[in-house]
Amino acid sequence: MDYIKLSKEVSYALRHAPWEYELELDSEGFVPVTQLLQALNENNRYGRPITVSDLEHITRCSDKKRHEIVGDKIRALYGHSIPMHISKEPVTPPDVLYHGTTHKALGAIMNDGLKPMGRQYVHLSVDTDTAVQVGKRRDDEPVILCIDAAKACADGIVFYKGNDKVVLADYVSHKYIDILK
Ligand code: HQG
Repeated sequence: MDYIKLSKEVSYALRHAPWEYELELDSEGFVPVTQLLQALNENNRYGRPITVSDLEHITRCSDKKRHEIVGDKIRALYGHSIPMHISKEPVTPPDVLYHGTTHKALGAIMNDGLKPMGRQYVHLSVDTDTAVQVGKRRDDEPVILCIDAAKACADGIVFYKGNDKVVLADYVSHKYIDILK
């Protein structure tokens, strides 16, 4: 079983294009596991039927915790770009958060702040290693930004739970952002 391919397809379906799979997400992004399996198993794309165990495998064993199964439902924990707003649970963030980005985006971010761009939320990392990993998707030597989440929180900015490494926000003003490296 190609679990990387499966994980990517599940992310695509649950973050970006549920309608292509005839899925309707609830307000927290969940869909019934059976409906997702039915869609994934059309045309035998994986050589054998995908099972719940396969979905459990990707939620447990992928390099990042991207998906979550709760009871008979599954959702993506972050990354959504669909028009329908996915509500996330507010959390108290660690005092400092990080964001890995490109040299190209730096000027705009230091002027305009961190925006969700193509997604519903800004994605922040709880440690620098994670931020470097995120930034390296687009820049071999990513810029690592440091976010004063304690101050932002004290000012009433709301942060939301993604997974154990990812914290979400609607927007982060440049006044909370410093360049770490
Ligand atoms: C940048 C992956 C110009 C921002 C990752 C980023 C993450 C601005 C890009 C998750 C800007 C958006 C999300 C502004 C932000 N002007 N550029 N004002 N504000 N940007 O992919 O955070 O592997 O939507 O710095 O690991 O890179 O898919 O966000 O470079 O956790 O599970 O605009 O996706 O997870 O890019 O990544 P993205 P991201 P998965």
